[in-house]
Amino acid sequence: MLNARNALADPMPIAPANELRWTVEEASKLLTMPFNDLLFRAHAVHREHFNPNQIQLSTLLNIKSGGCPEDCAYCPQSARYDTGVEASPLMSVEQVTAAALKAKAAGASRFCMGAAWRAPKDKEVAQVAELVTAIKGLGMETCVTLGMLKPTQAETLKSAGLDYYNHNLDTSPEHYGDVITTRTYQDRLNTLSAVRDAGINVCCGGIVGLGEDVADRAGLLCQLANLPVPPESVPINQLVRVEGTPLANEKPVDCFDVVRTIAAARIMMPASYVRLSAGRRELGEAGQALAYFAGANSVFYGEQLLTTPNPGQNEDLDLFARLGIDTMAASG
Ligand code: SAM
Ligand code: DTB
Ligand code: SF4
Repeated sequence: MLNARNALADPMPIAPANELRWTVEEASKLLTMPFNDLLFRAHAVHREHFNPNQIQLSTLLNIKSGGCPEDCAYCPQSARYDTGVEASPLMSVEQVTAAALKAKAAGASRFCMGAAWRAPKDKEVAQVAELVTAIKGLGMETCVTLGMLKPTQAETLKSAGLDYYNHNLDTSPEHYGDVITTRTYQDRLNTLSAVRDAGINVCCGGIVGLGEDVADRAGLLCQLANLPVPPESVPINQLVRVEGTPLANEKPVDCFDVVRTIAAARIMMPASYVRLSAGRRELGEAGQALAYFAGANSVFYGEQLLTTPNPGQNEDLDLFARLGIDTMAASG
């Protein structure tokens, strides 16, 4: 039995094993209902589960840039596309610690380190584990995104103190093959279960603007919401169109469709942090304010994402002040 729910009244129960919490049809209905009805409903769910005036800030650092063998059609770091992004070696503990200290001083509570790998070698996981331990020592939460992970590698990272692992499903299973051919959807699900089994929080979301339709967006959200345990953190990225990638000339997404995706994610995963991720510059201040109303309660904070620009810290702090939004502090 599939259970549609009244999001205004009914907090999300944990579904029994093998029971889907959401169908693609239900998710499509959310994504296409009148905008004001959707936002009203999403905001009500948001208030039931979170302080609506508080936001979590994560700062990203690209600890190993470019030269990636994968063919993700959106990605400036794939070695297959001529995007001007240079391949660089893994950063040192000193370089990473200096960046994390800056991020903490600027108000970030979590430090997220990204590496342009298909899948790290054990030796590389050991090096990243040292980075994780160093950043934990600064009193910040840690997150890494390193590509596909084996269970033993996830355990190594957990022992080093890793709080979150980011690994996105990106789009629906149906649209996936049009975007990436060098790893499968199942590969991604396997990494997510290795991370979950190691006791690390899961950060998993996707991208809008990959040429998908509403059913694909609904399909992605259902995959996320129907995981055995929904991700603690759900990044919703708008495609950053980078010259040289196959998706450089993809049609831009309507800003209201970004907000709709955030709202549906909030309703379908009421207890998760929903992160308004790449694409905030394109959304503008009013679009971002709508997304926060719709239930986004986390952002990437800092003037650069991995290789592309993000709003400046002062711009963000100014907008939060104008909206009466407080930021979550680092723990130590
Ligand atoms: N190489 C690792 C992997 O793919 O798992 C980690 C880094 S990868 C850059 C992390 C995520 O960033 C991707 O899964 C994708 O969702 C997002 N991303 C990459 N390029 C993007 C772009 N141009 N626009 C929006 N999101 C993007
Ligand atoms: C996520 O979902 N978005 C971030 C992070 N996880 C690693 C990456 C966005 C990358 C945008 C393109 C770039 O800056 O290279
Ligand atoms: Fe490589 Fe990750 Fe970029 Fe795909 S998204 S090309 S795996 S860095």
